[in-house]
Amino acid sequence: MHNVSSFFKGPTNFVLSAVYEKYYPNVAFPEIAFIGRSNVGKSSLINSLFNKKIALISNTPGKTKQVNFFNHSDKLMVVDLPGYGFAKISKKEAKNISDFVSHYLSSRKNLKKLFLLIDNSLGAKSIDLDTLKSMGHMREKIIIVFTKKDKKIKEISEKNNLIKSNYENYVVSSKNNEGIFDLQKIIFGLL
Ligand SMILES: Nc1nc2c(ncn2[C@@H]2O[C@H](COP(=O)(O)OP(=O)(O)O)[C@@H](O)[C@H]2O)c(=O)[nH]1
Ligand SMILES: [Mg+2]
Repeated sequence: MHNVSSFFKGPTNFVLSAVYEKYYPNVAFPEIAFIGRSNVGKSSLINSLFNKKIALISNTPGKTKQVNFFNHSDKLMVVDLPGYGFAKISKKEAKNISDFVSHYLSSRKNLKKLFLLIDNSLGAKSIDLDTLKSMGHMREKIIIVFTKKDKKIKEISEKNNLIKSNYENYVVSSKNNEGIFDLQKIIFGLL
């Protein structure tokens, strides 16, 4: 599996941030996207997978509410999507974000997999299930990633079982890298 590790050590460059489809990069590479509630560990996971601080840009104000595109080694597009369940934004803004994210998800032809992150220590929330429900049309593209496996479980959610029995899922830690290689193998397999 030497190929997998060396692939992820390759360069990952920020391409652009955009809200509307007409501004999205027009490339044919396979694309993967990441989504989840804010603070779920999305930036940390992207950084662990790609061995570098590529997600820093996605944490800069303004960019967190756009679709951020990265080009990995001219072979893979990596997309950091705005989170959901923000506490600090208006209903109107939340609706606007969810509308363009839905549009991205349903229109992007080269999108191969959507990684939806759930904090393992807090368990799945209603908003995670609602989001998954709204993505019924693309269910086979969805991979659930339970994050922060190293942390003690604080809240046991019955919703976890529902998710685990219906979706391909992994439990990982960006802190000690547990499970990261499994995800890298899946991503490598999309090329
Ligand atoms: N213990 C632990 N903390 C994590 C892990 N991943 C992320 N965090 C922490 O969770 C917080 C949010 O992480 P971040 O990656 O910025 O989340 P994002 O808002 O989804 O991009 C930060 O304090 C991280 O250090 C993990 O695997 N284990
Ligand atoms: Mg982030």
